[in-house]
Amino acid sequence: MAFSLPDLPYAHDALEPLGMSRETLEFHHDIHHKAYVDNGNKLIAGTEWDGKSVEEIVKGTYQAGAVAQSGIFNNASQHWNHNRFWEWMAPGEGKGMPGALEKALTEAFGSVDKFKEEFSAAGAGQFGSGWCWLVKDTDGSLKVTKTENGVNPLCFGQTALLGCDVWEHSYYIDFRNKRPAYLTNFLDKLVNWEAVAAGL
Ligand code: MN3
Repeated sequence: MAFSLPDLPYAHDALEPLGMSRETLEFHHDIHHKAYVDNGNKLIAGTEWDGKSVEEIVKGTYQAGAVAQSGIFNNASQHWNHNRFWEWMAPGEGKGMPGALEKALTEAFGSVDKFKEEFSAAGAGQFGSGWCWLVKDTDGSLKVTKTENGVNPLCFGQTALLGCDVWEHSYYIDFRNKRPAYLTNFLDKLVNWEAVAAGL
């Protein structure tokens, strides 16, 4: 099936009180994400990947250890990453963290604050474009990771519980060059912890 751009699960201005502006979402969703969808569909048409799911394409085209990934991989993985990213945020102040997730993070990282520190450090420390993640690894343990460009946990057989886009297009309008401030704001205000807990 061809890729299609999903609607945002909220209005473009719904996250504005939480630090992510309408302008950011107009560029990030309507232009950047749409480009991954359109370019992915062009590259995939007529290839063996035509008709495959985005997950199958990401896993099947990832080249472990390669400095540069293929165009099909880059667009498919970024389509998957952004589909998930929109769902990991929600409007509204004071979105509570379900007890099961709080317990799991405390067991894995020492405390929720320690998890947030590790996640932010991974995002701030990713050199250039990429993502930072909370994943459930193949042995069931929770880990924080970071990846370059469009590479994501699917490539390593991990389950992505939460991911944050640290490409400049995700934060430069609202936070300019202050990636750490964007990450802190993401964790403290934007994350939909119920959606994260659903992946446990
Ligand atoms: Mn992006």
